[in-house]
Amino acid sequence: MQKDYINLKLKDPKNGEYLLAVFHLVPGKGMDLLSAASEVAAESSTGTNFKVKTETEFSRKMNALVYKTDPKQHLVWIAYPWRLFDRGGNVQNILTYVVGNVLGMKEVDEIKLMDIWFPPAMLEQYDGPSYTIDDMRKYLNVYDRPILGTIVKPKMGLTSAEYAEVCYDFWVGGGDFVKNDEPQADQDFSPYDKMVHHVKEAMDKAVKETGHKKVHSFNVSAADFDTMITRCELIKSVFEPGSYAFLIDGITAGWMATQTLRRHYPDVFIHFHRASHAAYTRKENPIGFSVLVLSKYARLAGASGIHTGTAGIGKMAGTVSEDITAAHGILKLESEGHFFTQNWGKISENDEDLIAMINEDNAHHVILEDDSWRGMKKCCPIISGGLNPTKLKPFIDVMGGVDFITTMGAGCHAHPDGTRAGATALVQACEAYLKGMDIKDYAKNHAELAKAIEFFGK
Ligand code: CAP
Ligand code: MG
Ligand code: MG
Repeated sequence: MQKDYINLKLKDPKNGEYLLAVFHLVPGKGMDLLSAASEVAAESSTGTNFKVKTETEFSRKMNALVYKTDPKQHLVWIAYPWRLFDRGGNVQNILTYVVGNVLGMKEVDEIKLMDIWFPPAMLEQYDGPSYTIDDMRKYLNVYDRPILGTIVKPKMGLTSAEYAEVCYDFWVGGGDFVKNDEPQADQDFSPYDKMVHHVKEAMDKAVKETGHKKVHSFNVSAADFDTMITRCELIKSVFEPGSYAFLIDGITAGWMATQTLRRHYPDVFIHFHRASHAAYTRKENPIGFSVLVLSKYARLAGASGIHTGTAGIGKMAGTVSEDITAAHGILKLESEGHFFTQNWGKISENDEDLIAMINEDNAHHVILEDDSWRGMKKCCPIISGGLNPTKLKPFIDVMGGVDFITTMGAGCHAHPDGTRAGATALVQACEAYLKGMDIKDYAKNHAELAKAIEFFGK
């Protein structure tokens, strides 16, 4: 038991000094919960497996502290002095502590970070999103409904020209948003620069024919940062602002890539794809972190949107409590987590003068156009994975809102009449929702939707 890392009488853990964390923790053989938790707090802050002679009065102030346990539910609460973390808003550094070595310690059989809470003073230090779904809505002139998207399929193997044709078909079918699939990069049969130029031609054609703006999310994940930036600069030189997003495989390419994009391109939608997240988040996996934790860190890092799952409605494992809690957790200024209510405002509750100023709306006269100082902007849920037009309303019903991007791959390109009809069927399913009509009734005079229901409903 590492006593220096326990304080069950910690006064006011929410005093602003600590990042708070709740772990589901099953102790290793022969250990009780509190001892195992103290080992985790030590290893994930200043300590190791023995008390060292080199400790100082100050270093002890940086100890993480176990401040609550619930042995019945195998839960422990740990407070991390956030001065522990690398200054300048580095998210990767926090994760290296709280879900770093501790995942491999013998003292635990199971350890999963279920929820985290950031104090307002800490939020000040982190970028948060810059270009958000609200900006994308303005560019697309799409409000009060989900942004309707697709992923080009087959996942890989099309030439750049064939790829662009699929984009064109989706956009003229009425879709708003196309993304590269998460492995799309610079393959010899679809060289990156040719893909970019062909997509531009397709977009120009589709915009002209439909009279609507379109967006393409390009995967800029690469072997190194220079190549990533080169790809970003190529896209930026070809496309008008607002018409492109940068997709990053945030888990495999890493948090530094995500934050580099956010800092270099504050006027671009940063699309966090979470391929391989299930190694940490899948509920059958007792070691890792929750979808909520992943999503909250993505917002802290400044992703404009992150995939948060279809709550089991699509093809991926997921639950309402996991995926919808995560989706709301990153959209709202104040949201209920699994254990914490997170306010993303950067104003501490006891800052009465500032709060009074806002309430009297004096602040707005001064900074009407940009009140990002007030709180961390929204990060939007990107809802994807085994969806098709028949699943749009079921998902909106569990989500309880339409403020998200949805991307349907097979759910569009497997349509019996192809991509264009698949896109139209998705648009029609959305129209039916907005009119409050059952899609089967709406399909009576919307052929593409009727075919989609017949095909995907099987
Ligand atoms: C979906 C997808 C996405 C997954 C990622 C795929 O294609 O393109 O990467 O949605 O999962 O490759 O499977 P389909 P999540 O629409 O054809 O299923 O969103 O849960 O991170
Ligand atoms: Mg994919
Ligand atoms: Mg003040």
